[in-house]
Amino acid sequence: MASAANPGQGGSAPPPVVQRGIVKMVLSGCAIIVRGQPRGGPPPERQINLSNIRAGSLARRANASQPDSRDTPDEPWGFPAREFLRKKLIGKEVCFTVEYKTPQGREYGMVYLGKDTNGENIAESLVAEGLASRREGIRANNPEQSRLAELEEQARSAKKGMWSEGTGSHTVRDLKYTLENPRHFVDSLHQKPVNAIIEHVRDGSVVRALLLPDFYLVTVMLSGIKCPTFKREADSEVPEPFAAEAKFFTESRLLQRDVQIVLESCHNQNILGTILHPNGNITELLLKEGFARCVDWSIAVYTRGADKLRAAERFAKERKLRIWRDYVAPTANLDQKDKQFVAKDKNRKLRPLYDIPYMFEAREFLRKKLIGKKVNVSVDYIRPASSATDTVPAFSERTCATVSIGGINIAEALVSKGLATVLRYRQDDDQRSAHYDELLAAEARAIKNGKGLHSKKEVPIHRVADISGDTQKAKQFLPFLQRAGRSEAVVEYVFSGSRLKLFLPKETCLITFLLAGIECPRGARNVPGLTQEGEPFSEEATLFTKELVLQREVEVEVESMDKAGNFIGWLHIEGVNLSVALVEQALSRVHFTAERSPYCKALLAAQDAAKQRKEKVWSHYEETPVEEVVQVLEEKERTANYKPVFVTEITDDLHFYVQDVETGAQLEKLMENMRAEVGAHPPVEGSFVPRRGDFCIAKFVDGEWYRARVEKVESGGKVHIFYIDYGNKETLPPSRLAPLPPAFSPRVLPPQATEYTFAFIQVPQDVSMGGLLLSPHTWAPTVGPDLEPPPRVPPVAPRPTP
Ligand SMILES: *[C@@H]1O[C@H](CO)[C@@H](O)[C@H](O)[C@H]1NC(C)=O
Ligand SMILES: *[C@@H]1O[C@H](CO)[C@@H](O)[C@H](O)[C@H]1NC(C)=O
Ligand SMILES: *[C@@H]1O[C@H](CO)[C@@H](O)[C@H](O)[C@H]1NC(C)=O
Ligand SMILES: CC(=O)N[C@H]1CO[C@H](CO)[C@@H](O)[C@@H]1O
Ligand SMILES: CC(=O)N[C@H]1CO[C@H](CO)[C@@H](O)[C@@H]1O
Repeated sequence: MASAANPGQGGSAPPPVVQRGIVKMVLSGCAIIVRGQPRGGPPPERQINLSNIRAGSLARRANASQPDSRDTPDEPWGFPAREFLRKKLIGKEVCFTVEYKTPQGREYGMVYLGKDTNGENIAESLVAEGLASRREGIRANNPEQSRLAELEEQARSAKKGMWSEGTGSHTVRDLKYTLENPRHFVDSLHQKPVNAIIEHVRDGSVVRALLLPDFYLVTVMLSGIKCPTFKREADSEVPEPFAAEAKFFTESRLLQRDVQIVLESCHNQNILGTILHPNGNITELLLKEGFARCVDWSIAVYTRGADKLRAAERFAKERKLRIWRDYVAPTANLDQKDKQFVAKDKNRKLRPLYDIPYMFEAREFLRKKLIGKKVNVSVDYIRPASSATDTVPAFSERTCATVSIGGINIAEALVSKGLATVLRYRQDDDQRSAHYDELLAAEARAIKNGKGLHSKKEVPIHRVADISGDTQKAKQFLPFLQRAGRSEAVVEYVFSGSRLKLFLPKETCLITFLLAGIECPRGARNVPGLTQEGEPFSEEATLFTKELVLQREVEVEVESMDKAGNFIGWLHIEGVNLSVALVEQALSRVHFTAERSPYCKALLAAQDAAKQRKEKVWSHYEETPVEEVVQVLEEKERTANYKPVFVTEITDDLHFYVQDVETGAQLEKLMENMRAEVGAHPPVEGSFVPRRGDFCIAKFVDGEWYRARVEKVESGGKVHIFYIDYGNKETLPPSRLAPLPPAFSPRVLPPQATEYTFAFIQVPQDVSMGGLLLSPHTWAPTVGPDLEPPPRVPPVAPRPTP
């Protein structure tokens, strides 16, 4: 307040002290609340009742703690008087004098608009408008009193306000304190902004608003945010940090202002909404100033772009404003983002799929949309592994990502169909989807439209007959499937290359299905007490089948069944016969039972081709005459391209390194220049810190520098190097190494030593065996036996030190 001086009290006091303030609130046509300027916190405030006048009082709610109290309505002309003052004064600077203070501490005074008492006298204006009547003053013979009497007489004769004809009942509001059906009320407005006056600010983000023109008095919570509040404890209210500041922030901008409100949703009797004011939007402002945080459950209904709210919150967090003063940004644990993957399925247990409500629908939605499709994956966060608790099983580490296809966020699509719900996080937990708010909005829509999980209809039930492993049932079912010819199926699980679990949607049953006509390598078995290794290529076969059919829609022809109740037959996917395909890939052999089948010819043809290629299961196949292979090799030898080379190094395992004679001159030139340069600028000892893979120069026993590459650095400091132009290796102290001048880098001239190994021979593993073993596996360029003599003097090849 402008002055702490005690205002005059009654009697013959000297001219009263003029004080100043800003009108915070108009209580009625004859009382206002004035506040000072804020200094590091909400300012002090004072209620002033206007001297010498009386205006109609406003409606009051019954006091719930007084059993016989009732709602009292407005007095006629009370509300117009309040509105007159509100429009004139709210947020404005006024000056006032306090003329009298009651024993209870209520102050009566004169209020003038502006900085001094020359401004508009508010009491006089009210009386002149017929919105207040004069009342016998505390002080008699006051010039002010006579002035008011004069104004009242004028208003009365002009029939203004309360002096007009009639009872003034039309100025009494039909106030509604409760909504019969808040949800219906909100929906009926279709998000159209409603005119309103903010009547009370409970905390920064909760207000009471008078909706116009129908006078509904409602509590509005700002959608998407929450400010610190005043917690009720015993009979006092304890403010959370910054609660008072946040409240003042909203109050000073919105209290008793004309606004528009978009009513977005409701929560019990409370309405969620967004307040529109020409000076800006309080929701965003509160966030940006660090007076509020985003709230997941209500941000979904914010119609004006949740991303703006998140951005505003981020702004405050980054600057550690107010409620974020101790905020520490979470450290990112992601080094790879935004990669493209091909969607693959995850094997799931079967029963929950059909038993958990909507799980099957959700899976089918994902399967149909995604399987085999290219998607965009953007990693949002990595959820660390957690150990099991009483209620939650242990989870391994999970990478959580947003998956989109053709611009559609799959999670959002699922949520909007009511096939998934959105996870709720602790407020300070930022490990969430980058599109979290869109997910929340999608969920709000799904709830509103009663989709999927949110529908009032009965949960769809999938009564699935699980015939797998049930011989009795399978027997009953077999004739039915045989007659059906081709049945549609979804591959639910792949046990091995030829053993699958299928869901038949028409028959709503689950069966185990074995591919007919083939013998697929048996997989490893891991039954307790019996560990049996898999046959070669069993895993490849399983992978092949998975890639091709898992979670795809296929057609099956059931021919028969085995003793264990597994059905045997043919499986087709997009014109491919899986049995034939496995044989074609050399991942299965034809079983003799295929002879009788319509696919026998195709199977045998595929098998013959695979045998010829000696692939996979046929890699040790011997029947083919040896001459054929030799012929192939000879052909290759005839096209071999002989080149003159120098052999510079032969290793213990009979590999050898050669230099190309053609580029020999270039290498000599390079070495000459390099040594000249190093001679002119001798390297400082210790200037080179060797790291594995680095190129460098190394001083050989002959005292000359050669190009080399670091292969290993021992903890003791010894460095293993490889002479890149000669092929030999050495272990040296770092003092014998120096940086490779860039002018001589491998980019200028590639390493000249090329490693070769002899075709068709293999050094015996065990030295005592002696001799050479034939091996068809090694095949490398060979060195011709009878070359022209080398056209130049061989370079001095450094030899390894002993
Ligand atoms: C002062 O004004 C308030 C608000 O109109 C009213 O409730 C109260 O009775 C007035 N005080 C006195 C002492 O007249
Ligand atoms: C309601 O009545 C109680 C007890 O009579 C009183 O303490 C309280 O201040 C009243 N509340 C209001 C809002 O007038
Ligand atoms: C992945 O994202 C890129 C770039 O936004 C887009 O061009 C492409 O179509 C997306 N691919 C899919 C499968 O959605
Ligand atoms: C919902 C709404 O009206 N948003 C507005 C909030 O205020 C900022 C500026 O203050 C506007 O840019 C937004 O459009
Ligand atoms: C490899 C392959 O798919 N072979 C045959 C499988 O069976 C169908 C008939 O359904 C033939 O058209 C395919 O050629």
